Amino acid sequence: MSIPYVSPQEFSAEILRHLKHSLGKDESHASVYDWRMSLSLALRDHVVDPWFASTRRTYEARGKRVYYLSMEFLIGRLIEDVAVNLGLDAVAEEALSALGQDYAAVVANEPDAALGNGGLGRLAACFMDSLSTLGIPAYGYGIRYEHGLFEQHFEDGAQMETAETWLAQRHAWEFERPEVSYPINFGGHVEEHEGKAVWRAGETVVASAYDTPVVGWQAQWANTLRLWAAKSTTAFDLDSFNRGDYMAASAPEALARTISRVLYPDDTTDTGKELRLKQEYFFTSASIQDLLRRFLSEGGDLRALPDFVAIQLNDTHPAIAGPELVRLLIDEHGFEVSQAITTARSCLAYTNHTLLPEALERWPEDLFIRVLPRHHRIIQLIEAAHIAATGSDIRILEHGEVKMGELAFIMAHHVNGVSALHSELVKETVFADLHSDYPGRIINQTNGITPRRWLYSCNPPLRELINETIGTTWPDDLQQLDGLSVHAKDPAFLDKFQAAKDANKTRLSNWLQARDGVSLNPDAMFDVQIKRIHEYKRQLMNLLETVALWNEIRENPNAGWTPRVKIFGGKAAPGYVVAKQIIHLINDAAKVINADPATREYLQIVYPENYNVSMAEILIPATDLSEQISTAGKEASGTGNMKFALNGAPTIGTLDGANVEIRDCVGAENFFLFGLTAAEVTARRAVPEYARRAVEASPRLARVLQQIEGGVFSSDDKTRYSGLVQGLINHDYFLVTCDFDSYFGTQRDVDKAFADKQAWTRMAALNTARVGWFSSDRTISGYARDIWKTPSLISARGS
Ligand code: 26M
Repeated sequence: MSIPYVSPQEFSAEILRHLKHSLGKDESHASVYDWRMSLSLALRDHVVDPWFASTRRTYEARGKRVYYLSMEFLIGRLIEDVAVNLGLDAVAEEALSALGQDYAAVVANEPDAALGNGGLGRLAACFMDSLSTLGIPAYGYGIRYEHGLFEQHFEDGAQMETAETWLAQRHAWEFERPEVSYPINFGGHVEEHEGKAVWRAGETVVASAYDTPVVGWQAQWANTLRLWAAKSTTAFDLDSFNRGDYMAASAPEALARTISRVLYPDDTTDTGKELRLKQEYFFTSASIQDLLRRFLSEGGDLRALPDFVAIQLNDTHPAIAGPELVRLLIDEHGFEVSQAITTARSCLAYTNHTLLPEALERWPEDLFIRVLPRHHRIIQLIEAAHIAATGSDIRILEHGEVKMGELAFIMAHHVNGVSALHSELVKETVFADLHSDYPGRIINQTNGITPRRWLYSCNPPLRELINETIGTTWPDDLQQLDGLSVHAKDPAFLDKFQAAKDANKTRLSNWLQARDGVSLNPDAMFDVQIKRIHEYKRQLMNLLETVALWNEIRENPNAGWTPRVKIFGGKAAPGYVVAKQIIHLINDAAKVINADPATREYLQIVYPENYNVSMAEILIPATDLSEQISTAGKEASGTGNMKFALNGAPTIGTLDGANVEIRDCVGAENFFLFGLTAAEVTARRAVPEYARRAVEASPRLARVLQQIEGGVFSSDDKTRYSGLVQGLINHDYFLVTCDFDSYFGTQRDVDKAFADKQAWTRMAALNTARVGWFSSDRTISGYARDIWKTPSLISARGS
């Protein structure tokens, strides 16, 4: 499959055809929305042939398919992504310009598909891109949330949330499949008839499919992202309506639809919510039913299912897939219990994304029994089989809870962590006992990012420089970036590299000026921390360092300070009180510090509202310094860290997650390391009063804490931050106080390094050159080789 050439003139005509026949508008009345939809539909047309061809080839190969089950797909916008993969990016821009339209404005009209919280959801989106680029037959399965992640704005510095409404407009990329639907049962009870269990459900909703084609690089392959929407089984109740009871008439529909109504906005576990459990079972059951139907319709014998089906669980959220598959094999296909469990396990693999104990999913057993009575019984059978096989002490059902991590582990043939360090810690901590019960089951697959979105399309100036330096075949073979290394000695190359960075900094400045009326100093270092707000990610430590720096600049204004803009971005879970206080404090500090004429030249704090994927695409290419400062042992991998390094921003960071591997690749001399190691963190927690001691040992930190606690940044409410500060001094579970001095000192090393322009640019260029390994193509090749055993069906790529 190769891409047929389309001229800008032909493509203009295709856009106009959609404007007229799909949007029903003529050119003189078309809005930017109409142009955006017409452009999207014209692009989508070109995805259909590669998509059909891939489906046909998969069917003919009679081989294995991958099913990636994820509660979240954090996609962002798709116009540029699709255009780039089709090789139509330049054509699309020219075609729209010829029609008198501003291409950038049309692209920016597309709302982000924000069907995810953060790293886990964005990883799923990168994986879909790589699965298609590598030509691996795959389906992504998830939920078509009516409302994606909430929108954030600030009122007097405090986070406020409003509903996100991406589906208020038509979604251009999907194909509705009303004929593809499955009943999903909840509640009721289980009856036994002659040794056979029969689940009499209390309530049934329908899962209805919406398909989005996902085209890979150069349109060589396209897979399907199938998202499920919940609908009612009962038709509209005309009797109630005729009686005038309009509410009752539409009640069943409204009730059913709540299941796919909204994405839960927590990126750790929000425990015990019945609707969340229903969401998990809803999309998992629909997906399992769908893949079984596909398998059986192709004439498959279910005993051979593992040769044709590889199911990957993106964290424990779809862990009910194990019991669901076992249930269907036993209750509907006559399998014996042990045969059903063995078959299901051979299909399933589980990816762990966190070690935080509070983030491991557990369900109250009584709630679980109420919602999924048959599955509770199946889990007892799974647990009994596990104990019989291993003599293990580990239980799935314990202390009145259903432990989803243990369930996912026991029902998976492989369990993987997402960075080298994380996978080792999975073996040593959360799953130590299960690791010894099932040696060899835990493996590592270090995360990656798609270079199509995260370099090629978000960073045109650097893309062009790379193309002219090493050629144009790097986007699906990112290790080729290594070829840039030799040029990192060449001053002419470094000048161009710096010019690309400067162009991106200007683009960001213009965007911020237009959006928020904020001006940035283009000569300042852009120091960026963007990610969900969480105590373990330590945005608070970054802010404390900023205040300490402010103090020192004020005291010694002529010491030749390196100008900095500290940029923060990210949302807090609406119920996460401490994270919201941290946001408020950053905004309060920004107000005071940005207004200080004595430091204005050297220090500015910026926190744009509503950070999302599209904002990341503007911020990352413009970044000079990447902040990856989590408490060692807490960030499973990180993927933002990879995006920054790829776009030429050196990291200041701890030995945590994939930072360790990034540092190995770029070289210790091109990475600003500080802080305790994971082992030292564990040891320090055993020291009594470690936080108080750290504060006493650091006058610089003690002063900052006094200022914050004393109301220097909250003159309207002087006690606003006393709880936050006292929490640090008395608990500080994430060791902000212990790492503070090391962090502050390393930031001053960064100041010095940044002052030597050419040496800095060289460091930045070596970061870009040496992180090709972090392509999600490499990650997906690893999953395909070690876990799924699926070959590529693109002839040129056989893996
Ligand atoms: C669970 C239950 C109820 C509501 C929400 C959740 C939930 C949702 C998302 C829990 C965790 C969620 O995401 C966790 C996450 O994003 N983890 C990140 O995964 C990335 C990809 O592997 C890693 O790079 C990050 O280090 C890790 O924090």
